[in-house]
Parts: sequence; C-alpha cells; structure tokens
Amino acid sequence: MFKISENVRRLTNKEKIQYENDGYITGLPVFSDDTQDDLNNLFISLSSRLDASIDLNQTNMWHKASLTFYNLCRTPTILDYVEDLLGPNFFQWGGQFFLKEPKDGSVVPWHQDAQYWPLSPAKSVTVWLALYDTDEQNAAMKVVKGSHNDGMFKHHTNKASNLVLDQEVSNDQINKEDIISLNLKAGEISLHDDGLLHGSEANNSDRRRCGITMRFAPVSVKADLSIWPHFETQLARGIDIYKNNPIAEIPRGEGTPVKKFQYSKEFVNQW
Ligand SMILES: O=C(O)CCC(=O)C(=O)O
Repeated sequence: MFKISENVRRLTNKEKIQYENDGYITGLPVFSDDTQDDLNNLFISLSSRLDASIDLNQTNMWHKASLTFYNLCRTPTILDYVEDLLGPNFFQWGGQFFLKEPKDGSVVPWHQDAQYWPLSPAKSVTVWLALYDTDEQNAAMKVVKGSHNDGMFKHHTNKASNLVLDQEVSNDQINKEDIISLNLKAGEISLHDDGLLHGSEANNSDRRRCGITMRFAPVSVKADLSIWPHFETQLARGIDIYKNNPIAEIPRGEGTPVKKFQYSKEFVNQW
C-alpha cells in the first residue's frame, strides 16, 4: 500500500521474550519515513467521511467497512510481526482510530483491554500504528510494564465526557516506576498484550496525535456473542481450524462505521 521501511524485519527471540515479560514491544518499523503525507492523507480521507456530529473515537469496525483500512491491516510486514507472537493461524476482529486533536482534552483512562472484551482465552494482540510522530508532548500511549502478569485490576465506571472509554483503573493501583511512554515515529507500530495496563493523557501540544489500532487473535479465541453479538472475524493468516466465530465479509469498497459495534452486512450497501 505505502512504501515499506528498509528496516523491516521479523521479531528477534529477545523481543518475543520481552513481549512475554513486559507485555509490549515498541518502535517496530513498518512504513518508510517518507510516507508521512500518505498516512496523513489516509487519515483525512477516512475521517472526513464522518458526519461532524460523530466522534471518530466512538467508531470501530473500520476493517469491516473500508477496503482501504482493511488493506492497511493486511500489510505483510504488520502480519509478520503479529505472526511472530500468535503463530500461523490468526484473525482480525477490531480496527479503529485513537485520535487526539491538539488541546481537545480527550483522555484514555488506565485500563486493561481484556476487561472490556468477552473473549476467551484472552490472547489478543493490538497493533498501534502511528499516523503521526507521537511522543510525550502529544500524549503518546503509556503502558505499565509487566502489568499483564498481575491479573485483572479493579476497574470502576467513569462517565466523564472527556474520557474515550468509561472503565478505568484508579491511579493508586498503578506502579509509577513501571510507566513507559510508547513514543513512535509516523509509520512505526507498537504491539501490546490485552492484559497490559495502558492509557493516555490529554494532548496539550499543537500537533495532532492519531493511531490506528488493529486487534488480532489466534483462531482458538471465541467471543461470547450474548455480550458482543456484532463480533465477527476476518482470517488474517493461516487456517481457521476452530470456526469458533461468525465471519465478516471483506469490504469491497469504502464504507464508514458510525458507532462502536456494527455487522459487516451493514456496510454492503455503501460499497
Ligand atoms: O491510543 C490510546 O491512547 C489508547 C489506545 C488503546 O486503548 C488501545 O489500543 O487499546
């Protein structure tokens, strides 16, 4: 799709062990330095399809709606990194933007993804692709190193309007010495485990901050459809030997999600 970085590679054994111990890997090259305009254009072309009344952060399922987004998620380099963690057979089940415009005040509270997701076993890997350079000034995602090994933390509901998610872990449960900022150049990715504590502060800089998340899981993972009836998968690599979940159609054009959960069939008329 876009020009691939000359530095792409497979994960080293050291990195795989780091992922097991720390719950994340960061700074992995995917797209080359000169794709910044392409990544910006991708953001503009997809996000501008949304009506101004809809918050981009409250839409999901872009991989089921948009062929452009789907193809981005099929970048072989990205799938190679994920395969190095999940093995040969895995599907994609989620795809969304995490946007913070300069000074928009939005905050992603500390949380563990697995707390939100009715998936078992909890084995999803999230790819966070930086569309723009992302650092502490423009509110890069932060993680609590190793927290995925500490079980489920207590989450409470917080409906504050600036929070992108409504379940949060209180600050007193966070070990501050283990907080790491996942600073990325545009075109790089991080990978994180679904048990890892993470979140991000407000963007007080003058620079946009936006990442695309892609959620992948081994084909053995099964969703509880009584909680998430819209859950559907798209095989990303290998074979779906379990056939545990409904299958999403592959987009044939450019559809646009308007809320968090939608069936792939809802986009068919938009293609
Ligand atoms: O982009 C962020 O700040 C948070 C992303 C996130 O919560 C996730 O990828 O699960």
